[in-house]
Amino acid sequence: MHILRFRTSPGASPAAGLLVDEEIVPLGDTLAPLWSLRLEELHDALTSRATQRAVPVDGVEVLAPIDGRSEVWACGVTYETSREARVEESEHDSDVYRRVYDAERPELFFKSTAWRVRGDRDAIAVRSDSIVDVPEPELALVCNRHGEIVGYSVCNDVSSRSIEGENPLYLPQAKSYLGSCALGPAIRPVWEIDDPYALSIALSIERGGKVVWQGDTSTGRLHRKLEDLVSYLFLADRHPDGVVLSTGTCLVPESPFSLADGDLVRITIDGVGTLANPVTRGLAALESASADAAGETPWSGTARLH
Ligand code: DO4
Ligand code: MG
Repeated sequence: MHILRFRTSPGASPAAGLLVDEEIVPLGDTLAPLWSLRLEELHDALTSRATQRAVPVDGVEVLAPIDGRSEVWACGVTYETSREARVEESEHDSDVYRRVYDAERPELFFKSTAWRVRGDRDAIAVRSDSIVDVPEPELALVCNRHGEIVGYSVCNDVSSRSIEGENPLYLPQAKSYLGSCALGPAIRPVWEIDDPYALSIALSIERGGKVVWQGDTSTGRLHRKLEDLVSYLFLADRHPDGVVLSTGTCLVPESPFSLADGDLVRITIDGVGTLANPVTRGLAALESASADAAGETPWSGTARLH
């Protein structure tokens, strides 16, 4: 089963739903009420849900699985690969990455408000004032308001390596801008994933129909515990409608590889889903792009959820 946001036609209001087999059971207007339940209550509510009023998934528009006051936060330097890539790209400040990798306190940073998050097949963007840009394929933790991990999703933490590399204090500009965060296609409840430390993550970047970069890894290489990362997020803050925490990347295309306008980025996390997004360059291009730029057929069925 997957929790998702969808709409049945372009003008219709978004709704929350539970996808089981090929049908969506409506769960109300927004996801937020689900994240006020404790994990056990959510499990009972979803597993006993009646299936009347279910709609077929084929043909619906699947939206980014986040709404209301939820935010996306992200972790940095949680894999050795990420540490090494940042040590290499930073001009003068490589020590901060080594120190944060070993420190007790993890690096957490604000990534996106809900309204800025792009869903599956939506265009993402690189900044027009950036030279080197990469996708960052990451396991995303969906947390309820009580700080419990209730689900998993796929996040693309699109980043400017050149802006962050110039000075780590430019991190918010390298990481948070319109088109820099994609999430989805949906949320897999925690109780359906046996071991979150044994999930394969695959990234491919296509250009003109050919794969120009690909790699895969596993969450087994994560240097931190998921619950520890989440605990820091709730230590001095409230997330009344829940929060999404992206857990960091283990795949970084080697410099000087950079995303280009028209690329298609595809991230698959085993059992969680496949998130695919076309790349645009600059704000104006992002705003005029439509989901059809992916060159893919309309969202169809459950094929992208495994
Ligand atoms: O330290 C900067 C951010 C690192 C990051 O986003 C990652 O490791 O995934
Ligand atoms: Mg990242």
